[in-house]
Amino acid sequence: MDLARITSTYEADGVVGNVAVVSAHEAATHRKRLEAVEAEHGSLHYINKIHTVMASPYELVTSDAVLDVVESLIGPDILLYNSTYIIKEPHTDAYVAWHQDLTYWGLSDDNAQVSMWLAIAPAPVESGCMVMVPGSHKAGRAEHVERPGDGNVLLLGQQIEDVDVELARPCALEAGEASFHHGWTIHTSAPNTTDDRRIGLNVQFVAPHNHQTGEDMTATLLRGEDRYGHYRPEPRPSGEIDRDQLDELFAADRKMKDSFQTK
Ligand SMILES: O=C(O)CCC(=O)C(=O)O
Repeated sequence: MDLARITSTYEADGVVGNVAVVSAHEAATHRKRLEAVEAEHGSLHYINKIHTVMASPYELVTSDAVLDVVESLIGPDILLYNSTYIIKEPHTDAYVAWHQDLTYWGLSDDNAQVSMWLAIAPAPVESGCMVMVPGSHKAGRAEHVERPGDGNVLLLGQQIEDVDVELARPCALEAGEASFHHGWTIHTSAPNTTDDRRIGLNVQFVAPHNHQTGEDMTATLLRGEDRYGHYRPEPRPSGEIDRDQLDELFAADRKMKDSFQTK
């Protein structure tokens, strides 16, 4: 798909799918690298800022194939704000309720951000691929309610209850393909009913002027310039895996999740 078609689809629908960013063979190699780290350290599901400690996700998000798309969507100055694996194991009940990513971010410019979901393993409909409501980004924020406690992967169980599901479209991906979605695009994902793991690398890019007021934020400049300084720079992986930094990420992740559970 060429960049003009990617941007026009994204503007109209708030999502563009099936963008080939690496070959299926390269995706399989990245899967092996991830699974080697998991074999040693345990689950990496939903560990934020994984690009600061592991070479494989860092290489994926810094490729020209990815950054050319991001540049066409948010402009030439690009910060990498977050990356996290979202993994659904075979035949598990985990699902993600209808939501919009921007709801709890409070950014200064809602349009100067984009999320990428890159399939490290095939993500067919049966694996619980993301399902999007095209065009929903144009209406801005929808009302969310919090219903914690069941298989919803979102920490507070937040969800939108009033969704026109007739309009929704699955965003199935081959390994090596990515989708890009706007933070107001309403989406969900169902449990994985297949025998394989569903492994996505979920990534948020922002333009440097876009920030959360009063928050101490870090990010990595990937292209262009940061003329604003809202984000402190962050470490890059020193090798295939930086074990000390990974321990720190695990600790930060536990602290963040505990703080949500006590709310
Ligand atoms: O991986 C999933 O199933 C959902 C991911 C998601 O909601 C997101 O990328 O915003």
